[in-house]
Amino acid sequence: MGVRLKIPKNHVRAASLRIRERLVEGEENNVVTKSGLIAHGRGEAFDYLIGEETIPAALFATRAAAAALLLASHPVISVNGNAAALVPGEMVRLSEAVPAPLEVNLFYRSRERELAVRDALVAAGAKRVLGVGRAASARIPELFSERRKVDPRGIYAADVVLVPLEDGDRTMALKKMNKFVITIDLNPLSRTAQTADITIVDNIIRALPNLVAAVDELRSQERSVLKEILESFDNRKNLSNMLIHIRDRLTRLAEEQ
Ligand code: PTJ
Repeated sequence: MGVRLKIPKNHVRAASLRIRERLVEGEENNVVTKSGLIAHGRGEAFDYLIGEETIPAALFATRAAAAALLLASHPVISVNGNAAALVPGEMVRLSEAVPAPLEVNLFYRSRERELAVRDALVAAGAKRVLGVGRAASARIPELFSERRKVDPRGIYAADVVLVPLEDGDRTMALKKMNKFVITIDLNPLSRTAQTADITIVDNIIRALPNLVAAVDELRSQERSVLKEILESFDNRKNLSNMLIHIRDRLTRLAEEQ
């Protein structure tokens, strides 16, 4: 067990340090893989550039994602180690709100980790978790990482898949299987962000509660209204707006120096 940090309440970066501690604890409990800690650091850097807040383009993508999940005939929520450590309760709430099953899907898959991720979701209230052990018996074609292992009742059969903090290869493989892919990724330039149908460029910590709220708000809407929301969304244009936001913010900060 590593040295644990006691975070002073008035520390300027207390919230960010608390999130890091959650991931470190997750790593000690096998939920998070070591590479997950590195991935978080990359995410933090982009969050700095964005301004550590949810900007309108991210909210726009969140609403489109909620509409896509509600319109789907078989939506599935893919859960990796970082997501299970950071937002287990919100994952369960989203799964109930849509409704859509939760499926464990790991890049660094081991028996211990799949059980640890499942247990984190169950501790947060999940009643059913797909993709654990022999249940992950189907394969995503042309994919060679452990992420190819999927549940025939879950991701394999899904029409819409939410894959937060995803790797580029699997997003492309899911697209080749004609799945509609929604991702949450702080890096608007990652292959996943660029390949997905809807990219929410926001911290998963902020994005998941927003997504649950959007699903709750839109659930009572007619399908035609949901279709309109989805059709008015253009991922390329939205990613471009994210980059323009970062560019303008950096210009402003540079001028203030
Ligand atoms: O739990 P496993 O075994 O499935 O492994 C999970 C990781 C995250 C290690 C694996 O999927 C991986 O290697 O992912 P990548 O390729 O590093 O991509 C992760 C993406 O998520 C990067 O583009 C990061 O910028 C982004 N990211 C990191 N933390 C956050 C984030 N996006 C949103 N919110 C975050 N908190």
